[in-house]
Amino acid sequence: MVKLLILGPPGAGKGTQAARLAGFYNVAHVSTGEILRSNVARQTPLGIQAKEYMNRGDLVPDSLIRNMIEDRLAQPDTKIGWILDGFPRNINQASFVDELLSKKMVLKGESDPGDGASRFLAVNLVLSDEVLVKRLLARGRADDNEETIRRRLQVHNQETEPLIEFYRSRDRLVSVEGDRSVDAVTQALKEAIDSSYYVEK
Ligand code: B4P
Repeated sequence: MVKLLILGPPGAGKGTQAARLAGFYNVAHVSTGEILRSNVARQTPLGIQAKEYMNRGDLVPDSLIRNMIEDRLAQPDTKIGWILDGFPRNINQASFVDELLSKKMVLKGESDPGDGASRFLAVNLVLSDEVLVKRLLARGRADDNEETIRRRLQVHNQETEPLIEFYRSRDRLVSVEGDRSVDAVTQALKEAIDSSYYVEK
């Protein structure tokens, strides 16, 4: 059963790769960015609060993300495995992943294999800022203007980069070069996933 966290800077291709891998492994694709954008479009209370942060290139507050992801992971399609795309994005959110997974295991009556969480793998897509800025300007989403992109990169370096060490120190991290064709990145990700101890076979 595949359980995967996809890390990487804005524009790294997390959404692109998560959609492909979710199709291939037949698991749920959970994108916090997509859920937020859908809430913004529907002008829900969450969307109204999240919009200003997203437009600035800041992370949406953890308290909002926490409820949102808990609700999403409680849906039945996630029972067969999941790919979390764009979550966690800081250490606080990473602790929440552990908390959620331990809670699910307790509910299912399973014992914990050791370090506070069931098997899952974190993959990190690696790209230079130059390539990222070029890709995002070409995509042209509402939050893809030069000023917001610079802010998102800065937020990524300050808040999300520490997750690389967090998962590396737990031996759960695989880094994959993201500056190559979409197919080549997918292939490299599949190889990393299929050979990992942290993916239940
Ligand atoms: P996200 O929706 O997660 O988006 P992203 O990081 O900008 O993009 P992604 O890496 O998914 O790139 P994509 O595949 O689209 O976040 C948006 C905002 O939501 C955040 O800034 C934040 O405000 C908020 N948010 C989301 N999650 C949050 C959380 N957990 N906590 C707090 N706030 C949160 O690819 C980018 C482009 O490159 C596309 O045009 C694609 O076609 C192209 N591309 C992809 N792979 C390519 C390749 N190999 N070669 C060439 N082009 C490629």
